[in-house]
Amino acid sequence: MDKRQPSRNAELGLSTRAIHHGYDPAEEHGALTPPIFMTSTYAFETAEAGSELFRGERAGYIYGRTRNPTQALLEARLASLEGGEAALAVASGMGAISATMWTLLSAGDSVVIDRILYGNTFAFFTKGLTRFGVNVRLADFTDPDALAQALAAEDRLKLVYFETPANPNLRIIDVARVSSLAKSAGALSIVDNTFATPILQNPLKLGADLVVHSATKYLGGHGDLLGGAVVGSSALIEQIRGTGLRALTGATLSPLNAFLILRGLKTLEVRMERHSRSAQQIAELLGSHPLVSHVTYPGLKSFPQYELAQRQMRQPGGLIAFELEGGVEAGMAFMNRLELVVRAVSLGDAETLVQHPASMTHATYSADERKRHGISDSLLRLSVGLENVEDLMADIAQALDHVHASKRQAD
Ligand code: 4LM
Repeated sequence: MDKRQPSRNAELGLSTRAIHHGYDPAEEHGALTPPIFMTSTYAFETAEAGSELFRGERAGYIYGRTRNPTQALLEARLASLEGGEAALAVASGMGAISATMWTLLSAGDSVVIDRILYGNTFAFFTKGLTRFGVNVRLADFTDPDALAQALAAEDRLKLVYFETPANPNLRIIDVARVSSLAKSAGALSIVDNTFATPILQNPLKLGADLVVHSATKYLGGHGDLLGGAVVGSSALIEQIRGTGLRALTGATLSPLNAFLILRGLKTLEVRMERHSRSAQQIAELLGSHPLVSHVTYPGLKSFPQYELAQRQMRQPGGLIAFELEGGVEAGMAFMNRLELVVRAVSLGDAETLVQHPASMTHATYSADERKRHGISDSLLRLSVGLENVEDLMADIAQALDHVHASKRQAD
């Protein structure tokens, strides 16, 4: 609940909620900034009170693996921003995904996942969960008929899982359509909203049951922490927090990281605007350069799902995928020639980062899997940061020009 504006919370804007929701300085000695509760355990007033806390008959804190007040504030803010009833803060994006799956799935259950996912998410489903008797089927979620068929083929279907925009090639999935197909098949729909953040889209409002995040990326926003979150109904979130496996897997977010993500959230909306504005300009620059054979960016009219992107997302975001004439070799030469843009995986930081998915974030897909699922070996992924866009454009242009000139000499 928003203590400062209890009755008006639903009307308040995203930044206002990211800055104020759930915190009243009067309750913390007037401290403007919420304190960090660096404690691993909590004292019980009496032995009986401790037992009551364990039985759930009394509200309060027990032990830091399950709950911490700094995490609780972060959870309240994330739930508010995503339009969910509750959220669970976890140690990383993979912690969010694994704790959710260990809670919701049992041996013999089936899941249907989109074929384009972050490499380790793909590996967790196809190489991890399958070892524990979960049936994992891949489908193309951009093709609703094929998806409906895949869903109908499973008799113990529990959930569908996808990213939109998807890592690394920014394919967009129609959340309302897929969630409704999942619902008809009796399955939950779970969306990884890491690339878009709650500023650009709110999957729960489009019918999804749970949203997961790598808070390591835009939510934290400064490349200085790992974190994750799951958001949805109170019933599902409490199931994941309690009986389920966040407490048992130990994927707990540290209070310090919860504090840093809270700090990041305050500027999330302004950062996403800047990321999107700069990425649009850089995507246009890439599209006009003779060395670039293909650019994928949801804000370009040439983007194959431009209409869907316009309908589903408030802004196109900060990630661009592109390919160069000359394939992997040209791509590597381009990356090596950059002076300001940093060669690194991860995304959503102040620094602009470039990486080569086939040999880096998506090396968990075999060459054959990448080919079958449409992840080109030549693809480069750029996470546009917060630097002055003119400087970024100059760096990218000089690297493209250099590789283009060397290639022409060689040809
Ligand atoms: C990367 N990504 O792409 P943690 N969901 C999505 C992601 O992109 C990631 C995770 C979950 C990258 C990391 C090196 C859509 C990660 C996993 O890294 O466990 O917080 O999130 O560059």
